[in-house]
Amino acid sequence: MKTVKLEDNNIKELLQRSQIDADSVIGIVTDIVNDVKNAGDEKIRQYTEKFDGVYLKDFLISQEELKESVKRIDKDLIHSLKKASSNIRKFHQAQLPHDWSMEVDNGVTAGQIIRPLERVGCYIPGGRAVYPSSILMTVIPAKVAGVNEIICCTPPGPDGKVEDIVLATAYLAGAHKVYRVGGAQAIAAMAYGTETIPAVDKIVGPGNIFVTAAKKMVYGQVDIDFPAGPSEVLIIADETGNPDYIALDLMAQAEHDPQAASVLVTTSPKLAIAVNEKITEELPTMKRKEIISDSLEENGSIIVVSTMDEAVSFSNEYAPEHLIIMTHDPEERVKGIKNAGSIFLGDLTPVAAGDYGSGTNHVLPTSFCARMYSGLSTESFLKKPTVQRLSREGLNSLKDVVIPLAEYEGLYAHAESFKRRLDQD
Ligand code: HSO
Ligand code: ZN
Repeated sequence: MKTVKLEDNNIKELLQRSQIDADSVIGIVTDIVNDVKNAGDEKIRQYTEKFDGVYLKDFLISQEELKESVKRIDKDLIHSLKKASSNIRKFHQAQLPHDWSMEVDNGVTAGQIIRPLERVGCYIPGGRAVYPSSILMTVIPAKVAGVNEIICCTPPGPDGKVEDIVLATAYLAGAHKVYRVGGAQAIAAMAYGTETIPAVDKIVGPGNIFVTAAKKMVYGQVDIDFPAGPSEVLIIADETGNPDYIALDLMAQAEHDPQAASVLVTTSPKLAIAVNEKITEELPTMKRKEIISDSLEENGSIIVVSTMDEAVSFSNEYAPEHLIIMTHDPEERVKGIKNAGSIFLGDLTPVAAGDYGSGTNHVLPTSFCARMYSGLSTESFLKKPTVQRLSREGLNSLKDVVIPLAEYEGLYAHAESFKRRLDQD
């Protein structure tokens, strides 16, 4: 893994993520989205045959089938899924905001109320990235928010089937419906609705480049979470960092994808050497050593800085999806952090804890998006209408605000709607 000292002339290159170019598929995705929008189910059948290699008449998987699939999953795995679900539920319940109201001015009461989205769609990728944990991370927060109908779309295999683990996890998480439809055609169906797939208010969940391009395209028709990119971790460590743990956290992120980015930023040149040695030693024993090695070679780096402030400032510019702080004072350091999807403190807190079991969400912003997005949360599935009521006193409090401003803007009916009420005093 390359080790470099942070300089003015290499910072730009070190901040760079591997670019997946969603623009390269925009032409085909536009066709798919428009076709499904205009011709519904029949186009889905055609695209499913073309991309997944199977012609399906029906897409909906019945609740019975979902329930049955649970019986075919290993008991220990069900236990792990249930425990993970319970922690994810607990954490996301704590994220539920509350209604509130206040007296803004004399006689002017204003506040907000919390309401769930009516219907949401969770995309579940197939193939290499079938992660049951991601099903929990998308469905459970929607459930906790009180969404009335949660549907899932996932691509079928060439035999037309969806893996039992996907169906079982969706069932345990509380999804209402699962459809055997994947790719851009699934996103279009959930955005515009077809004869069998209902239009949703928001689409969430990771997906490949076609799914991401389609989500960007339908944004506005529906809400989306954020564009998904390859996974990332940035570790800030001082001389107390444990090289063994750091090497494993870097490799854990790298095993997701050759495009995944794993970065260590440290004030200790000694630690940099030790981590590199550990990786060289352990890599050959890793099950996914090819992916890890490609990822670390292409998109990994160990960066040596002079001060902790420099490390924190680099991390803020990088805006990592996952940030681990392995210093002697992680709670102190976190105070300087501005941009990160999810933060892991101390040497006993691997990213894997948040990926699976601590309850926090693992659908997180990548590729600089942590500058402006938070990860998926209960709030992602809620709206907050504002509510207000004025008394006679309230009308009086606001008359010298509303009437002059409305008249200045040339909106005399606005002004009049206020005056009329005052006149009735
Ligand atoms: N680290 C991934 C999520 C994941 N890890 C799923 C394991 N399974 C992106 O945040
Ligand atoms: Zn992971």
